[in-house]
Amino acid sequence: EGVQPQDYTLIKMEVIPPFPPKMECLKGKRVFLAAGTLRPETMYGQTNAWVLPEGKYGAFEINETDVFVVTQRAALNLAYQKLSKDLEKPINEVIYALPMLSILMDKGTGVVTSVPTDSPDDYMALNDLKLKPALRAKYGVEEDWVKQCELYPIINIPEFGDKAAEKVCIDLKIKSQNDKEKLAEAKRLTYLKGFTEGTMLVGEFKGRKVQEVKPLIKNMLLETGQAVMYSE
Ligand code: A2H
Repeated sequence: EGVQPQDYTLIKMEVIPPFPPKMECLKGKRVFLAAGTLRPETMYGQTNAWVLPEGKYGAFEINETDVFVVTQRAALNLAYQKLSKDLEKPINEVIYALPMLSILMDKGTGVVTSVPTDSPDDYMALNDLKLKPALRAKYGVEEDWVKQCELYPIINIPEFGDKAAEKVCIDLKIKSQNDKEKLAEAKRLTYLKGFTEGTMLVGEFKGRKVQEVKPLIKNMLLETGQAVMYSE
């Protein structure tokens, strides 16, 4: 654990019934995957969510009607944190939860939102699923679920264009989501520049600097009930 607390924005993604057998007891509740992100301003480009296939997640009641699917560790942390005023409007696009093999179960909620235009990890994990039928078969992922995850440009970075993660992954010749060293370099290259030099291409703050609008977008997600804060 770091010394500085890490403040995550938890993006609420409602699970659409019918629920799998293990979750049948939750019928009638609103169930959300809650993904921890440091980049709430990238939510316009979300294509899917990520979970660890072998990871142990729980479903935790956060109030009378709502249930969060997260790690037990995050649920315990959340229990000690006052959840901000609740939450009427979930994000309503339909997306799939897909397997990502590099998820850490002791960071955030263990659920990650996927923005393949701006996150090298997300881009490579999606690329692996697109290119590798055996990987899809292993985790029961249908090709259609992956095909519908089209890259949707949301931020321009002068040096890297409108799909920074894709460009950097190609430039560095990254082979897969397991290419840890090169991915660390790709993240280093894109993360800071996205924040300091990025401009929004979409949404209500189109044309403005990422740095300026990040807190505004975060507040909007909180006020509309699409997100809650979480720190660890
Ligand atoms: B970020 P830090 Cl567009 N395991 O969100 C692995 N990765 C996790 C995780 C976990 N349990 N929980 C969160 N994360 C990811 C967006 C994003 C992120 C973009 C670009 C960069 C980026 C969309 N994915 O992070 O080690 C989440 O991905 C680059 C650092 O706590 C979260 O923000 O700094 C980020 O890692 C938190 O990483």
